[in-house]
Amino acid sequence: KDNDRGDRASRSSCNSKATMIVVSNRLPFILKRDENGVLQRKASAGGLVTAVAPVVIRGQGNWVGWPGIHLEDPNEKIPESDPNDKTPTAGLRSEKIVPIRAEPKLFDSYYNGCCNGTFWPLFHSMPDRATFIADHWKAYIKINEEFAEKTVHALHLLNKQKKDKNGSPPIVWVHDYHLMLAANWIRQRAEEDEIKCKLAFFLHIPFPPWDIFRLFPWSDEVLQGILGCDMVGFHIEDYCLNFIDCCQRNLGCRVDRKNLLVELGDRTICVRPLPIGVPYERFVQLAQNAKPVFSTSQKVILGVDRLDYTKGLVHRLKAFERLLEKHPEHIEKVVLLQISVPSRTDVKEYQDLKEEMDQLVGRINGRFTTPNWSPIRYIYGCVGQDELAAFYRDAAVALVTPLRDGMNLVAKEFVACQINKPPGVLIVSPFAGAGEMMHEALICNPYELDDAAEVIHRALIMPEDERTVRMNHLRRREQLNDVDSWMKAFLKAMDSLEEEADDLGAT
Ligand code: ADQ
Repeated sequence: KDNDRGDRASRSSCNSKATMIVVSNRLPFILKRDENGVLQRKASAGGLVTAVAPVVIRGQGNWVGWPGIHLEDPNEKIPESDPNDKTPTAGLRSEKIVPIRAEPKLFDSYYNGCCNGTFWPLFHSMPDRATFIADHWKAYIKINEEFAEKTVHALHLLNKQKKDKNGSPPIVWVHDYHLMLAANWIRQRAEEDEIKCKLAFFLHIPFPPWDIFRLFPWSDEVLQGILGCDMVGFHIEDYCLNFIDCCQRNLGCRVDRKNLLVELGDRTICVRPLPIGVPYERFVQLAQNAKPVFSTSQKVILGVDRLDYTKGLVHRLKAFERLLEKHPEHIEKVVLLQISVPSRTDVKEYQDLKEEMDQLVGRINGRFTTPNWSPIRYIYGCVGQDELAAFYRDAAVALVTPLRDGMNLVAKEFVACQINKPPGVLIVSPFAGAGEMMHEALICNPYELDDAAEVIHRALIMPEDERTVRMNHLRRREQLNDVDSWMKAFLKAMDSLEEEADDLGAT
């Protein structure tokens, strides 16, 4: 089944000339001012950007997003990329960038309030952490309107420039939980202005079950916003089915669970599992070239995450502590290296989590440290891609144990970098999208500390041949289903929309 997706993607007639407008909360680079106040682009090396940007550039499309800085002067131009910039977004000309210029207070209510204060915890099935505040929701509506307006403007420009009026219409691809209302407005305005386009939405985080989703007071509006699209993508089928369930129960839509279709009015919306991958070959190359980083004979258990409560970091440290209690033979033999990149640092919950982690690391180290050894090494910061690849390559075990996670790219990056023989072991939580498909990893429920400790123990003592067999399977799957194959699968799904829509009519 896994191979099937990879093969289908590479055989696909994937319309790589498609004109695409990507709409995402952030632009694919950050704008910063230098010491003279001149705007500069800071490139992003993320896998998604690497796969999507070339398609946007090839089709001379646009990217709509917030530039990471408040631009006061409405006429201030986005700079071109640095001539030495070799990243995939370098070819994205400034005239093709559509920046969102929002008033900072309003943007804060939208971003920190509604996106990160409400949707992030709720969609990760942690409703107790979610706040439901009408003003935040109003800000969310306003900012989504702004994104929609800018996108429609870009569509108008593309329409004017288009030489072949009968060619395939541009694809508008809206990303993630920040922009769940935009698509519907884009559709309505495009229809009024008689501009053709195909609309898609992709959610990078889980879509929760109905019983959680309906806690959101304006849940109908969210569904209607997403259903403005022709195609809605999620990482895995479970999220597709949750979404379909919500459409049926909230809005009374006719649905087809087998073919993953939803009917709203006279339109049929395709829902598709599109599991994202990583730039596999790039990570292999990085791993081949990176210098060794560990000067220790101890086995390294590695954790790499944004410092976020969904990633299960507190549970992970406690499970490691339990391992040292239950299996003291690992004392002085293993080290837990946890790398946590600072995230959403102006939000109180994230500041509290940092505090809790600092204390826990201190307590566990205080309890077990010997004159020659400390059990936990904790890096609070971002590490470069070369160093990261070396960590992944040389670790004996990777602990990817989120409490809930849309997919989780760290699990896949680790696997790509496992070029050493014999390889290491991946431990993954069943509550991450990655846990659904990386069958040869050891599965560990992060909530059950005793079991988690046992799984880590098992990984540490796993025979070489078992490690090799498991890792070979994992690597082959990730190589086939890398981020380019995801991009192709998306374009293929957009290509075949019409056929799929006919299916519901026939059932
Ligand atoms: P995230 O929640 O950000 O993404 P994840 O998929 O793990 O989570 O991606 C994190 C990325 O940041 C990885 O590429 C990793 O290499 C990098 N990273 C993490 N810590 C780092 C550090 N300390 N230094 C340097 N780099 C670090 C959201 C969803 C996920 C989904 C992705 C993609 O929450 O579930 O997999 O989008 O759709």
